[in-house]
Amino acid sequence: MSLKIYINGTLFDKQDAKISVYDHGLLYGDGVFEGMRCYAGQVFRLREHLDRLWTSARKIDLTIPISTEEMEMAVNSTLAANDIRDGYIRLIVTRGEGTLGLDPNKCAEAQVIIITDMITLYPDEFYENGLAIVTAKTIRNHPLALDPQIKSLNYLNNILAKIEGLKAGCVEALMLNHEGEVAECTGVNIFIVNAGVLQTPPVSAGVLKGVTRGAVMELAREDGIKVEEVTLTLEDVYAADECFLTGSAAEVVPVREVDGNQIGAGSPGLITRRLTDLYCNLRTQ
Ligand code: PXG
Repeated sequence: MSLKIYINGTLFDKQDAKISVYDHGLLYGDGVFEGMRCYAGQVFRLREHLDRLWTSARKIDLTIPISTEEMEMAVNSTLAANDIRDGYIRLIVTRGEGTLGLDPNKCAEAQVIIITDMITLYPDEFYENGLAIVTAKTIRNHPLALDPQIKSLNYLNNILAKIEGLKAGCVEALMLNHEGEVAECTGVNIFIVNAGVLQTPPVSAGVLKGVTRGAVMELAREDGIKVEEVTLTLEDVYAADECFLTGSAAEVVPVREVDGNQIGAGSPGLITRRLTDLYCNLRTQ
């Protein structure tokens, strides 16, 4: 059975799911997206993802042509049509078909696309032994150039950093902001543990307010772990007792080495393991 893809209210077979080459999503990366997980038939924090999608859209002056309730129903019916209970969901809203000029007002109709699919997970080895990552030379977008809170279809900033990481033999790369402070990795947020305190850069450091980041912070607080959103330098990361990354697809993944510096006494550390277990319980609650 072919995978069914939702486009503007209709489910198409994957090979027939097409949009115009004049779509400004393709021509200019003019659109927004979300990546979400579903576990045992439930989309994890769907409302939070939808809120973020609407925030991204508002920030680029794009009107999503359906309501959040309709989007919620569309996501669930696309999952049902594909019989997916544990998988990955990509929500995309493009500016729609326009002209070869930039003017978004010439785009007729925003395109709402929902792809639900199985997810390719990182190998178990990454979770057991941790990742080695490097710092990219490419800095995170300056907030006044392209607000990192906009999950836009133009992910070149992150892709360039990812290429740097891959060339160094790493699957993730750490990105600093324009002030030289630690921001996040290419598609995941970063946490460190310093003397028992869980620390992560504040959203003002130019990071995406990750849904997984928020969930992990809540879990830590409920578990009595002190959580701080603070400015972090690379030296703070190198000197950390533990380090891990969070994202919808990756969940909680330990980091064992940053720029050749071993983190702590061996990964994953105790707090990383504890939060991994708590996250694992939460997602299927
Ligand atoms: N930072 C950035 C820049 C992201 O794009 C996250 C953090 C984590 O957010 P959530 O809400 O998922 O906890 C993201 C999310 C990929 C990929 O292939 C990553 C994301 C989206 C789509 C694909 O790595 N990122």
